Amino acid sequence: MADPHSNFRPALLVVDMQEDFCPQSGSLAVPFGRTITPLISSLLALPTFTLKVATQDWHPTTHISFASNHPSPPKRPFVDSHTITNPLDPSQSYTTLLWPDHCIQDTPGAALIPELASSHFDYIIKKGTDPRVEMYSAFFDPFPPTGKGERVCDSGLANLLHEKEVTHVYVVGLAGDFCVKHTAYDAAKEGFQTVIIEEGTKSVNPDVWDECKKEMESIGGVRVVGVESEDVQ
Ligand code: VGL
Ligand code: ZN
Repeated sequence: MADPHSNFRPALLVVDMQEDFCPQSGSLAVPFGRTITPLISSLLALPTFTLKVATQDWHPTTHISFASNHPSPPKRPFVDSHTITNPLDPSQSYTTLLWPDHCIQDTPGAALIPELASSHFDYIIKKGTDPRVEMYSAFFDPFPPTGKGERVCDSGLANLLHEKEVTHVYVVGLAGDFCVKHTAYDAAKEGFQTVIIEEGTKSVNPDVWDECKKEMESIGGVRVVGVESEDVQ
């Protein structure tokens, strides 16, 4: 007999709840980043989710997104941008902000915060491991696949969610205006019904969140809902 619930197999994606993104000590602390922890813990305690996945930003010291790796002329983290060229196709490039050193592999700053430690999750996906590209999305680097379908980076998250026959992806975590947004975009592109639970995220720049929401809903096919909303499916 067909599983009557097979059209609703929701995954919870908890993005980058790591020490370096959390006040007070994180090198790239997102304002109020730690305050979303109780809500995320409540979501993790629900029986609702078919799959619970955490992601970790996981950079080598040589990562292209660190201002410290662009010394001459010196660049300011959070302020200066830089242009990243597609290693597979030099005709493609994009411009994004530079950051302080953060989430360096195997350092305390890269650890998941203890309130949401690894035992809560079925899988932990690491991203941002290739020093040559920025990777805000937990799925892929930002460049489109080549004609042969090759990508610079694929975390394996898309395959995992498809394999588990996930239908809906609920996204929470840090930061709303970077990794949560780009992860939600890619989830929607992969064909999942994608919802960001608004109280479950905080942004590096809270002033841009309303704009991000509009953009995600109009272009990205992503829904942003409050936790009290009855419209979460
Ligand atoms: C992030 C900036 C740099 C994020 C990661 O998790 O939103 N932001 N690396
Ligand atoms: Zn990063």
